[in-house]
Amino acid sequence: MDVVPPKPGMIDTWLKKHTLIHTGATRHPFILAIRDGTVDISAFKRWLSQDYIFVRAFVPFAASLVVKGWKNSDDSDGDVEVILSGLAALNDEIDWFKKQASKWGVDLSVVAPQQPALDYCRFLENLTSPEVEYTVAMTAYWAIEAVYQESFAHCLEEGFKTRPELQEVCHRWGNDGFGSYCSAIRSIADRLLLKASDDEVRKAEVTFLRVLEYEVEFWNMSRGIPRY
Ligand code: HMH
Repeated sequence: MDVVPPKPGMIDTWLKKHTLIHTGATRHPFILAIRDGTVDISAFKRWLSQDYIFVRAFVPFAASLVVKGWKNSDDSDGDVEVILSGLAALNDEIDWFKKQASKWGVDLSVVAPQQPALDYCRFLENLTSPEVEYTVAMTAYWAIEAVYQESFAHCLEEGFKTRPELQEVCHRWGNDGFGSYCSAIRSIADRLLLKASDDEVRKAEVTFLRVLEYEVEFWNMSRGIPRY
């Protein structure tokens, strides 16, 4: 009997269509510098403190996704459980950031958000609006998590020269469990995209691209590259 290959999902199509910007976000010079051990520690600390600000804003976004999932999916889909486990991980992540900050001598209480972090947080806040469709918000959620997963996993892949003291940072997002989590949310997004209207699919694609752009800006900021 012939084995019918699974139909490629929409996300697969987008990843092929937008390879350049996707690679720009997941193989950014900041990440490559972590991987080859040349990263500037002041840049790393800047990333750490700005990402703490991002993660705090990511919590209400993930919470809004619980609401959208609850309203839009069947219990049997299990979406809410998946999102909820993400929220639980964020709870640990906030603690983790505090521990890392004290390890690196960063005082999180005095960190001023930089413009790219503010812009990205504003984007997240806009996505919490009830007007933003569940499909669009879920696509954003997947894209945001997947960029970190792919970026930091790369710092632990064969041939890495990541400094030992940065390996645990890379492990936070580069571990296999988080890889499986990203696959689970990608499957949810693909399932939603399959039954979404053309208009919704277009909006989700634009949102995916915007996430990639914000991620690139965030890495640029971490490196200390001015925007204009
Ligand atoms: C900027 N993107 C940014 N920060 C993060 N912590 C993630 C994605 C993954 O949660």
